[in-house]
Amino acid sequence: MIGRIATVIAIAGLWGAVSTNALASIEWTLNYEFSQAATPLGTLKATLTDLGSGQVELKLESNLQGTEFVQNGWYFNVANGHVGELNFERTAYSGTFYNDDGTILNQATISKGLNAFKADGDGSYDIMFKFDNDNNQPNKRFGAGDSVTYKITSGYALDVLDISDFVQESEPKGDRGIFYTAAHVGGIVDTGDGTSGWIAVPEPSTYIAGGLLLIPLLVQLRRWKRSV
Ligand SMILES: [Ca+2]
Ligand SMILES: [Ca+2]
Ligand SMILES: [Ca+2]
Repeated sequence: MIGRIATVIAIAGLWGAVSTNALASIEWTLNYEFSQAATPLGTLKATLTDLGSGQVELKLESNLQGTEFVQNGWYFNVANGHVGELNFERTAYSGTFYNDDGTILNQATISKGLNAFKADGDGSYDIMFKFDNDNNQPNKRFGAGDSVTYKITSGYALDVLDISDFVQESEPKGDRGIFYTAAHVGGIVDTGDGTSGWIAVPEPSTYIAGGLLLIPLLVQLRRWKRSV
């Protein structure tokens, strides 16, 4: 019993330390095609960094190749209370791309809604980043060499926003797995322009700066918390 109490205290301490640690980050590489299309030659990378004091940085990075681009959006999840309360401020970018109607340079159109955005054949997500996908304007697309970074804050009063709030599974729909993030890629090089598919992270590869594999533990702890 004492051992169990000690464990709970240790876990509580760990939880507190990690959820307030300003140095934590998570890196997700999307390279797993789950909609039965051709696998893109390139990949996408999302990096979440905890800036502390309820501020989270999200960097969206395209390592796609050739004609490949983010076509119908890049999706994320967040803890329910934060969904409608998030604010996004662009802090950096590279390359050239436009928002979804092709009118604003080097920006994404960002939409929020509880489980409002459905990936093809799979789950529903809470946040959608959408870029221009005009077939006649390839230079406007979010493709090879493009990146954009946002500072995210939340108006939700009952919880401090941190990166663990984004380690949320998509709402199940269909049978092709549950993911933390997914994106629709068009112009897949393998079969030429015009072919598209959905990619996600095969096994969520997460880490805390400093090399500790804590996020899977945090997810497990949340499950335990919920089941208590
Ligand atoms: Ca571009
Ligand atoms: Ca959700
Ligand atoms: Ca939180």
